[in-house]
Amino acid sequence: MKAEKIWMDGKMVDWDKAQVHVCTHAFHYGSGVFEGIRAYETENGTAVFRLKEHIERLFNSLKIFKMDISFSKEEFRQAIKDTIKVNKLKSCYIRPLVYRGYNDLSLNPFNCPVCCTIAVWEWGAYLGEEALAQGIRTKISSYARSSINSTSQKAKICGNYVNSIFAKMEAIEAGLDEAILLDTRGFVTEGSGENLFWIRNGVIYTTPTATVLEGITRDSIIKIAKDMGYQVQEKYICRDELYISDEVFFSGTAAEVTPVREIDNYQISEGKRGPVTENIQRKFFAIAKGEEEKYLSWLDYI
Ligand code: PPE
Repeated sequence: MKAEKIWMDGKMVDWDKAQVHVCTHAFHYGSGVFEGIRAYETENGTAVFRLKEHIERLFNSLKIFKMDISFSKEEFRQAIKDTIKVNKLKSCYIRPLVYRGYNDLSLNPFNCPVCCTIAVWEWGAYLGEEALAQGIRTKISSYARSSINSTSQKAKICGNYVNSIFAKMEAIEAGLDEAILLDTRGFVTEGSGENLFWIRNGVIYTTPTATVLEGITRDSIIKIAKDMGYQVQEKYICRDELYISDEVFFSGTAAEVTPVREIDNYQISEGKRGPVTENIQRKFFAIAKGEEEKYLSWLDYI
């Protein structure tokens, strides 16, 4: 993973020189917020997928975590495009990070400066090319999603991801690809870095957003599926409903649309990508690659 330049507080810095002090507040306490965005190669050049919505969510994260920055939404949007351009990437993953920098170490973050960075790099299929075509193997995590009064799920806070890392380590050590976390009551929430969908009798379901990140891919899929004529509903379910679903898939910027073919040793959808998942996946990629007139407003050309 490497590109040429990283944007740091308005300046393009060489990738290898984009460093911070070890006493950076966020390094110790996870006091930062970030985004994950993708840009795809289209016939008319590189386009960032739903950039406006990602910037909106970043600024909401900043508000929730009480961080002020001097850049406007428009300046941030331009900085992201500039960073892609300067790195000469046709398609890439984009990682804006706003974090509490170095001044004092203590849990009071307010004396530490707020610093902004944008890194971009080439990132192929999150869980491998085969995962997109064949589906992945998962387990219900023994770690519960952080309880609703422990943190904010609406804010994409760095420290939130320790919960996801525990779940991910457990899944990998069990020889699996990904974890599905329940909330503290036992209701299904999401993957370590993905929202979750399941399909029963032709209806597409996903979890309500109170206990999960308000995924932008999730929102896109709900809209795409409705336009394709599917019924989409939000629902709290227990793990057993996943076991008997016709199809299950993850959605996320990094994961895109990744089919799930196994949960806790239960085979889902004949152990391969299901037909509804495949339809939605195909449509999603066509839209991201600028092949669907109707959704061109979701693309921001650089
Ligand atoms: N839930 C979580 C916990 C999450 O981290 C993501 C994105 C989503 C849902 C899907 O949200 P969206 O990307 O807006 O559709 N996870 C980001 C980070 C993944 C990583 O490994 O790092 C991502 O996909 O960019």
